[in-house]
Amino acid sequence: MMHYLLDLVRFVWIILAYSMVPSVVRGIASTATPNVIFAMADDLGWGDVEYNNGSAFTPSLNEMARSDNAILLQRHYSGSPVCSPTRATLLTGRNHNRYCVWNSNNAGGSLKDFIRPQKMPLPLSEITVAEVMRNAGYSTAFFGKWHLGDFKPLRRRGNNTLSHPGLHGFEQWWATGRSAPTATTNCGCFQNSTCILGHYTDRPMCTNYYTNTSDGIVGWPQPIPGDDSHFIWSLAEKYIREQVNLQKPFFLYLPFHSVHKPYIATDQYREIYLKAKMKYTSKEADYYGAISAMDEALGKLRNLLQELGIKNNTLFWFTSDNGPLKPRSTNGLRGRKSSLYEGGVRVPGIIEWPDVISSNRVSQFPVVSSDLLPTVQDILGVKPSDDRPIDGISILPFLQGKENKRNQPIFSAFKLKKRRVFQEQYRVSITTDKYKLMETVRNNTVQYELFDLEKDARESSNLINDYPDITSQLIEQIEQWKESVRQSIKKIGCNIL
Ligand SMILES: [Ca+2]
Repeated sequence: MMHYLLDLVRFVWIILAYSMVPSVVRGIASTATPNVIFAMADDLGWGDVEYNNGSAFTPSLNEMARSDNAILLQRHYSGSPVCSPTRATLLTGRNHNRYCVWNSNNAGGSLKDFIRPQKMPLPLSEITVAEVMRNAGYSTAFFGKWHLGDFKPLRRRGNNTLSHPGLHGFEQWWATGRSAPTATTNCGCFQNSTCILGHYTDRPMCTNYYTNTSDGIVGWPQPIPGDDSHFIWSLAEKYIREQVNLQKPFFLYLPFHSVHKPYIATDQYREIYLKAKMKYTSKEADYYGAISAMDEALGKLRNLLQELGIKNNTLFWFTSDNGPLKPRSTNGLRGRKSSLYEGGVRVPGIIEWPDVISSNRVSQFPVVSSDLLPTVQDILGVKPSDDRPIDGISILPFLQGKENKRNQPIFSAFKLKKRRVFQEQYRVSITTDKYKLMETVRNNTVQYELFDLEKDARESSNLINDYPDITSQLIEQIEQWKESVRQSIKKIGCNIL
């Protein structure tokens, strides 16, 4: 009798649990439950890509940008001006300062690279877009640069800095903790392996790659040959084919290592530039070659979606995690990586989704990487959590052509010298459809700059004296947002270490 009762309880529980999954998500992908691929370059400048008059040959991105089913986002912003914080914002929909990811961290490195207190992992209490999708019945996978925490306990920090893709909703994953050479990678970890060194290493670089297996989390056992982007593509191809066979909608996050230093390309891609009419140096051939290798991987990905008949119901989002380093191109925008001026945060962006986008658009609608999570929730009909502020918005109405103004500001905050924002030296920006106000706090002084981004994308004229009312309105909004971020920080406590 007891057994019967237990079985009955179990049966009722299974039925209840199953009924809680939105019914639309059962089975194969559809317009209401599209596959989602978020592919991201590393340090790729707004002006590096060919379609923005850049010096890299990017035929696949050109084709995607001009596709009848794509929107070219000419005001796509990264969630921050550097790596880890942007990666955190796109996963959580929340500004990175709310949960103390102040800056890029050193996770995934050797023991000497243990995380310092100002280099925080993504807290496990954050809800990620991968968790949202997995809970809605999706398969989830991650292949590439993680940069949000450690894969293994570290001697000095124990489990405190563990924060790998498997702990944030990704069922299958292969990941590096931080930057890696963009070709013939991790060869320095193995004896008698052949390395190409490129321009930024004087010895073979050993990069730690980890993956989850049925035996737990293991280091990748051999060097990765050829261009790193192609290896990531090969993992993606295998995964997508498997999901299509299983008839399961999937979420795939592909953060490429290209084109963060140390950038290196194989001869196949270097030669494109060394033989080009326009003169490229050997170093440039590596930089742009690494971009072209990634571009080809993206092209293969688009072709695969076509081949498998899932292109229409796949939302394919491409962007970069921050602006470029010197001397790479922002195409005249002010500032670079680490800066809140446009050159640090305005990045290439394209979204393709044939089921929803029926004609090509080149858009000035401001989109930010933290929009991914709210957009996915909107598509799936998942209610946002009401226990935490979300900074991104759903851009589904914009993708559907129903909205052409954002009407919601984008906030960003980044430290200047000290270890975190709201301590001594930092910047905060608010960006609207038309204006951007920047607050710079330095040596107990506060300065404001107001730019009209519609007329002055290069941020050359400070308009605070011309528009005092708009300035004070935006300052008030910044103050309210800062207070909201302070409350979030207080709630989290930031005492992980
Ligand atoms: Ca980066």
